[in-house]
Amino acid sequence: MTQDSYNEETVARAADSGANASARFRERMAAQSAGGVVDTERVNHLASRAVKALNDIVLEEKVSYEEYNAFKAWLIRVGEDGEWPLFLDVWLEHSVEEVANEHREGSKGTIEGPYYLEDSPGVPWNGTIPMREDEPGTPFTFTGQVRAVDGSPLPGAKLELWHADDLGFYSQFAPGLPEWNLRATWTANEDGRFEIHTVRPAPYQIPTDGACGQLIEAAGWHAWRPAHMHFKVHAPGHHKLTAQLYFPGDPHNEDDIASAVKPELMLDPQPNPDGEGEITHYDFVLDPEQ
Ligand code: MBD
Ligand code: FE
Repeated sequence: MTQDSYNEETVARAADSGANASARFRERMAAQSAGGVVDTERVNHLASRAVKALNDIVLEEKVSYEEYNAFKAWLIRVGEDGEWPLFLDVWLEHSVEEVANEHREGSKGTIEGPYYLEDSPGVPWNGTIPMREDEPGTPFTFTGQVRAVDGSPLPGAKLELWHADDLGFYSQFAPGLPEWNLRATWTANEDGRFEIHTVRPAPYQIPTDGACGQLIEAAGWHAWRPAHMHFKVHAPGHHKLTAQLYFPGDPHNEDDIASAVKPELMLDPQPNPDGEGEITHYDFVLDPEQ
C-alpha cells in the first residue's frame, strides 16, 4: 500500500486533521478545568514578556509592513486550518516538557503532541493493538517491565500506546481508518510486565498543505519527524510518564522538526527469533509522587 493508493475520499487534509486536533483539545480542556482561577500577575508578566519579545524582533530586524501583513495573514490561516495544536506542539511543547520534568526521576519523557486520545480500548498485558486485517508494516513485538525508581515492579500499571500507521497517519485524525486503529491501553501483569503486539510505525511528515506546511516551505525547512511510538505510562501513587520511543538509524532522529528526540528514548529492535518481524525490549521507571 502506498500513499497514492488512498482515493479521493480518503485523502488526508491538513484542515481536517487540524480541526479534529482542535476539537479534541477543547473537549479535554473543558473536562479538566473546573472553574480555573486567573492569576492576573502571572498573566501580566508572561503576556508582557511575549509582546515585548515580538516587538524586539520587529525593531531589531526592521520588519516591514509587507512582512507584518504576511505574518497577520498566516496567523489567521493557522486558526482557519485548526493548526494551533500542531504548531504549538511542534515548536514549543518541548520546552514546556523540559521545564515540567526537570526534577522528575525515572525514565525520560518527551512531548505528547497533538494526536493523543483518552480512553483507548483496553487489552490484556500481552495483547495485540487494534489494527486492520491487512495492516501494512513490519510486525513488531515490544516487551518490558514497569518499575518504580526503587526497582519494585508495578503490577497493574497502565500503558497507553498510540502511533501512526505505515503511511504516517493517525486514526481519528486522518480519514478512512478504523476509530481506534493503532491505539490501545495495556495493563501490566502481576510482575509489572507487558508484551505489546503491533506494527512498526513509519517516519511521519506533519501535514504540508496547511498553515504549518506553508511556513515550512517558505522558510526552507522540512516537515519530518522520525518514526516514533507514543506512550503514557501510569500507576497509582506515581507521576505519569509521557514518552515517545524511536528507532536507531532513522534519518530524522537528528533533525526532528518537533525537537523531541532524546538518546534515552532509542529502541533496539532485532529480528524476532520466535515469530514474524521484529522484537524490542524497554523498561519504564516511574517516579513516586512526593
Ligand atoms: C506528531 O505525530 C507528533 O508526535 C508531534 C509531536 C507533532 C506532530 C505530529
Ligand atoms: Fe506522533
